[in-house]
Amino acid sequence: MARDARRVARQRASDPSQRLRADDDRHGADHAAGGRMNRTQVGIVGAGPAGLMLSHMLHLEGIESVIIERAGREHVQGRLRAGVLEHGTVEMLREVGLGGRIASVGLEQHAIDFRFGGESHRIDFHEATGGRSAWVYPQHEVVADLMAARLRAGAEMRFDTPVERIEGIDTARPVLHYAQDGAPRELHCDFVVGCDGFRGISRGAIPPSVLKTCDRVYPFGWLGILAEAAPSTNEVVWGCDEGGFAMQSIRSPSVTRLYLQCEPDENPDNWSDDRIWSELHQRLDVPGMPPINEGRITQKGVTAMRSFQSEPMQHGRLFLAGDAAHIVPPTGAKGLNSAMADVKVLGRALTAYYRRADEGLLARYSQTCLKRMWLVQRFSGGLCTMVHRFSGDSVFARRLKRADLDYMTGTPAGRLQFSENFTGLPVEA
Ligand code: RFL
Repeated sequence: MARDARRVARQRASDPSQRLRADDDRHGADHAAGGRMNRTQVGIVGAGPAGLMLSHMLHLEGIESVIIERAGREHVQGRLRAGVLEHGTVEMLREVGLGGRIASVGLEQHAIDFRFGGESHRIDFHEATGGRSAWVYPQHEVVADLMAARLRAGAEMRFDTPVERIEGIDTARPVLHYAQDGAPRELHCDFVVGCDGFRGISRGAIPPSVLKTCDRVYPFGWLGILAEAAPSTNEVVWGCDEGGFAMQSIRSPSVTRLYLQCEPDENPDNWSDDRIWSELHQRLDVPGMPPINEGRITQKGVTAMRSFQSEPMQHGRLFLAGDAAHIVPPTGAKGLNSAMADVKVLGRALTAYYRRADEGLLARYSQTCLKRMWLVQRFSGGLCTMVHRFSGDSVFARRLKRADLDYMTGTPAGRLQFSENFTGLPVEA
């Protein structure tokens, strides 16, 4: 590993303007593969936010990567998921030149309005943290910005192409195996990064004797809807009602994203529009605040909730980032943000390797990410437990949850702890 890096560092030193290439013979290989590279420095599995961001960061450092994605480009760009970005994620997007659209269409958030006991309890995280914000900027917009940047740079991205197998992660030349137009193909890499989400194949390439996983499955899900209705306030609202959790988030001045706690295997067809609006009013409206606005429901779906962590997040020359390594319940809005935090650590580590032949950051990647990630798991899992109603909750358990909510919203220490975690813990350099 060190020998490769020193050679590349020497190449760069002799001609810093030249884009880094791992081997001269790669050009020969390009032709052999019919004009498509079959060798690269960093092979990335998955074109979700983690894979696209890593590829973009590496490109800015002159490091070559190829993304291989199972789904088609339109499908990847059309997926509606996360909506809230941490302060640090927005800074990171700005640092890599992608802050423009967030500034024009993103909605800066300074507070969350928790509603319980018939009252509104606002936590102003901007004030509590001395100026940090969160941003409502949907994941599909982040993906659109990254995709556009990658296409502008002429990035090598292969869509509709599932990676079937990863080999040689214990060697200096791991290989991605995939099929294209029915023909088997190989991509030889210096490093492989699994950004292929929770159901991808990368995690399984780590030997079972090394990989430890643990998880927690929650006994409820979220029924999520998109409605053509103006948000009732310009802040995210969380309803922690005795009947179950609900949330109002913002997509645009005329579109609202709303969630309702439901059974984990709930059939969305069991929820008529009338039932949805009635439960949302019950769980979110409080006296003195404008009631939620109703509108045409354009999308309806159920999401199950789980916490999951794999340890380690690397083995040999394979690194896992984002949902491939961890899942959090959506309550804390940490999934996309944690993927970005991993990629920030990995992008710096790969840059140190190619620029300075420094392997230290790469060797510590898993350790660095896990230290932060377990704090994120603690916050996301703890908050999820606090704000939801569990069917078996005793009266005592319900009273404790209410006391947790009172402490979090009603004391400076509680507000600060929530605010630091919600706007994002620092990512270790
Ligand atoms: P992704 O986005 O799942 O992308 C993985 C990509 O890998 C591809 N893939 C493969 N490609 C090639 N070969 C294979 N064998 C492959 N197997 C899979 C897939 O097609 C896909 O394109 O993972 P990534 O990049 O790690 O990003 C993670 C985020 O998408 C995820 O954490 C968030 O969406 C989670 N999440 C939220 N996160 C937040 O930070 N804030 C939020 O407010 C928030 N809300 C949410 C959420 C997730 C939700 N759902 C649907 C799970 C709300 C919901 C409802």
